[in-house]
Amino acid sequence: MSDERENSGYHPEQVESKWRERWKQRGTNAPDLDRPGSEPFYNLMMFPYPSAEGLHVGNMFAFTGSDVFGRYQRLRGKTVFEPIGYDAFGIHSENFAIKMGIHPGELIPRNIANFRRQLERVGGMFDWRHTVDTTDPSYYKWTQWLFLQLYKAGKAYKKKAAVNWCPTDKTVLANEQVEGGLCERCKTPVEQRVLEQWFFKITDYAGRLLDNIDGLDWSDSTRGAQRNWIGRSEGAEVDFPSPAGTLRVYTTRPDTIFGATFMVLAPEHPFIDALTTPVQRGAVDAYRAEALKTDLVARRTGEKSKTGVFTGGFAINPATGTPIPVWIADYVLMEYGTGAIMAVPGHDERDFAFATKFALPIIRVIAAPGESASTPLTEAHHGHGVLVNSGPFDGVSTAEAPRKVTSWLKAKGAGEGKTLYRLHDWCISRQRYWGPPIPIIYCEACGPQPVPEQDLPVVLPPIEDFRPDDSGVSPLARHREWYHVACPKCGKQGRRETDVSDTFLDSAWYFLRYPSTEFTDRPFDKERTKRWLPVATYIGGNEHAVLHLLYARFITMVLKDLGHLEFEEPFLRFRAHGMIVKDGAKMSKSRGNVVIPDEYINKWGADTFRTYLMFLGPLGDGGDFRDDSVSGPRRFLERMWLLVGDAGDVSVGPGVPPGLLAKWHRAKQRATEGMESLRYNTAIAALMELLNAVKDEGAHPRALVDEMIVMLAPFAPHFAEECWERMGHATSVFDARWPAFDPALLIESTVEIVIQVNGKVRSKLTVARDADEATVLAAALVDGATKKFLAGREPKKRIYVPGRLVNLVV
Ligand code: ANZ
Ligand code: ZN
Repeated sequence: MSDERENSGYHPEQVESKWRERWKQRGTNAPDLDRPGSEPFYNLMMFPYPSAEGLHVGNMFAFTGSDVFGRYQRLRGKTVFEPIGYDAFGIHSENFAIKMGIHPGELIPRNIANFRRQLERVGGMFDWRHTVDTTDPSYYKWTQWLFLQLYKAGKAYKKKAAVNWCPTDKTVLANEQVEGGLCERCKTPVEQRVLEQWFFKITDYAGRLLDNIDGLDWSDSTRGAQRNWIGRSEGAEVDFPSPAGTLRVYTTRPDTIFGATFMVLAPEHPFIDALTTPVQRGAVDAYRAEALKTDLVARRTGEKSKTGVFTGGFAINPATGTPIPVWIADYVLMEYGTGAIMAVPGHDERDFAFATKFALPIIRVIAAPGESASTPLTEAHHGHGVLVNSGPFDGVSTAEAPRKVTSWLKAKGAGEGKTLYRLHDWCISRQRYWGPPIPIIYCEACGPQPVPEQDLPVVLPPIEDFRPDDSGVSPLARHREWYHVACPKCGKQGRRETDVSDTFLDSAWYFLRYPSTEFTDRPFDKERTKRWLPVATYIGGNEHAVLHLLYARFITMVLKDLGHLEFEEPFLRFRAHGMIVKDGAKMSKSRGNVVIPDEYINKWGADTFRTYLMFLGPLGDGGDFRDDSVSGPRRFLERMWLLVGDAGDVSVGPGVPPGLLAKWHRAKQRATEGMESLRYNTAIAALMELLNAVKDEGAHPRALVDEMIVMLAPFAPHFAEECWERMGHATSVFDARWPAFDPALLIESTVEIVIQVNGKVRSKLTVARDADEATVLAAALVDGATKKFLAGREPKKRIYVPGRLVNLVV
């Protein structure tokens, strides 16, 4: 440790424990949520999943980044509500419990206790009266209530669906949980299974979810990710008559219909049996069996080489009237559009590859300038141009053709315009143990019945063997007493739904619960919600750009439509934070480079650690953690500590040195801009420079020191409180106000001029910034040091570089 540190008398452990205690006593971080006249600011950060390892440095970075913003808003006079909680249900926790051989009901509370301890040490402005734990029955009672609201509104339904199945985790995975054909968690190749699943009709909201994005103040990367995920596609549905019935396809290019030389159905398409000829039957059946084994995600990426089989059947192209062969291939997906396509090999790459491989005809129907109907195609051509080989549409430009062809088809009764979305309904059931049971009861006589709301929560029963098995049925089915239950309608024996809901449902509404945690008879209080929501600023990771953030928007929209909320967008402002790497590399246990925050906090104190993390770079960029650079911010705090001691002794003189005044105001300006734009690193740098300027000038005006403490407070809250107290203030530094800067003082009124004699620097002179040449030269000639070097000689040449230097040549 440096001498400087020992000498300064700053002992973070003492300061930090003192202020943690003080904050609790004074209720510093527990604002009155109902106080009239205050300006509420709901500062939200993504709540953690409490792992056994505890908070990692990435969590710390994210929480601190959000906490700094909350503290800043508070210094701006807002009443800031900053809650935190635990997203503790789900497969993550459950898998870990399985690995450890400890029941999650025992393991998770332990992890939560550890998280709480760590979160308190970090120094966040958390309002501990308003925390949520998604595994607590008092919380998931309302998660189940939410399910019932969607169910009663017809937005929750059950259907058999081909789903991604992880044979290792023995669970269904959402598409988003499959990466490159592998389970995101355990990296096992994913299979397809057909199971009965619960879905939420998020697709009903696709258009609204998409349109609203334009009005959101969110990071562009996040908005882009949501737009892509929802994926609006404008096109048409077109009917192709076939012996099995009318084959309907979806196309974004109805204008290419004259070039549709064959059709392709998804291997799951219901017409296949009827279309398949006896000769082709064997090949078709074998292909379908094989396709079922490939996971849906691999099929969707479309990079693999094209495979497929001819059914032997034909359908009529409604534009040309010609019969075209019908094939099946796994690059056509059953869940998108109609599960059938018209293949236009001349203008679609996938179709081109397929036609080339299976020697199917390729016709050009678009010609770019310089091309004609007979220019050969060596690859799919998807540029603009005019239609060719297209009967009545020859010569029509591709700009107008889709619309014209669609109305022509419509007039013939062969199709209509159609908007599609990539988005799928949200599969919310999980055949697992560690989640809120879905509140449905099945009765032989009455069918599925919702659990009456007054019977909520349906408590997750403690069962010894919570492990999933290969049956695809939740372990809850093994708990007989729980499983058998009276039908709420007829009273005869029924059975409970044994699936639990997806963790993403828990986190899709937690921000609604936070302000209302004390109300046990409602999920969120009307008045509280009206006052505190929507969330003012949400900061979190971009890995949740499409899932969590989309689900939360959807749930909010549904609740608005059902009359429970008055707004439909939950997060007015969202900012994605970056990631922390260690010495340039991603942190991972296998590399052994995971930074455990506790060690650093023990060594340096939470305030130094926070300041260091925020100094790494703009919050949106993340940063590179290097052990050797933590000492810089620590030294800064030490020097600040000493400055406070000095300021205590010095009574304020009338004159702040003019040079310092401008630096002071400029620092305030930069710090303010840095806070607003989440470029905290520049705010900290401004304070460091100001400290240097104060030292250079040897002047420590009290007002300046006070303001520096306030500006440092969001980063080093315990430290700032202590300094504030040492400056003689009796209240919390967080009751102070963020200092204003005076734009008129930003420009320094004086400049320093270097004086050279025969090209050598001999003296310095401070003059008014707007002083003219004659004044500066006159001042130079009477300057004591300069006179000495002139030694009575009259300069032959006098050179003046405005604002910079004077050179006197003798
Ligand atoms: C004919 C055509 C010609 C097409 C052309 C494209 C280019 P997006 O934009 O993603 O919506 N398609 C339709 N349903 C499909 C399914 N279930 N599985 C795989 N592909 C499917 O893509 C829509 C286009 O993807 C549709 O337009 C269709 O091919 C194909 F020059 O029809 B197109
Ligand atoms: Zn019944």
